[in-house]
Amino acid sequence: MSLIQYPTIDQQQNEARLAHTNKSPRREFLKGLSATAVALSVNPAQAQAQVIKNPTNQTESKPMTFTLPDLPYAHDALQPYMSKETLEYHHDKHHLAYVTNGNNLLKGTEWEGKSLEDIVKGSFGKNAGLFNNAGQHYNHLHFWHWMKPNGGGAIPGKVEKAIIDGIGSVDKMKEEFIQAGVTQFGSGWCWLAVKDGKVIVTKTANGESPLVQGATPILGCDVWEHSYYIDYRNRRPDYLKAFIENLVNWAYVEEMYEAAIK
Ligand code: MN3
Repeated sequence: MSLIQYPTIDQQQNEARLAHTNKSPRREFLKGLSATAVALSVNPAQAQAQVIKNPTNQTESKPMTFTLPDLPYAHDALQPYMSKETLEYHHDKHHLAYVTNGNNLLKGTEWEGKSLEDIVKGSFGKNAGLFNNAGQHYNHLHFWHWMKPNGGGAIPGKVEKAIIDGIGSVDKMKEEFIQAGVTQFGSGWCWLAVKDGKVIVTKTANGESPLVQGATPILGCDVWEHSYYIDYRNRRPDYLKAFIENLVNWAYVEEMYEAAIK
């Protein structure tokens, strides 16, 4: 699995511009859209179907900056640790709302055309509405990849060593990660991040992430109630334990760790 690529508005507008200058704008637009869709792990057939459903404005509409990717697994693939119903609400409704609101709030701001990470870092403390939605879009894009069916288990050697160097032991990391999630008052996230070359445990409120703490996230768990209440009710510690022991996709954590220390 490769890291998520975020096309900038410039890249997307270039694709749209190419489509406009071609003799067959419809076909080229669809081709451009498919390329964007693939880059964002969206099913291209589904992306085309969306355009065909709305044929009147296909050459007028600009591709949006934020798009909702498909889950990298079926909605029921994480059961019994995370239910189909939770993923239907969390991915299909909550994440979609961040995408829709983020696109609306981005329009006309100085961050149009910037990468998602630059939008998140740049809007922090300056444009709360945009930051909240862009931040949550960033967090959720990775969250779906930080989990997998039959997750948990052995941690890749290089990441395990970095965890031991930074935190002391794998058991201590798990304990601190769960504790960070349990003690995050209200909505937020708990994290493993790389700061100054070291792996640390941290937590953030609402849509914030280690990106706005001068660090790079390599693993995050959503502790908003929408993430666990259907399956665990008020038992947030049980949700966090299931996440770290049975859901984490350590191969994706390894990829993010490799990118973070470059
Ligand atoms: Mn969420």
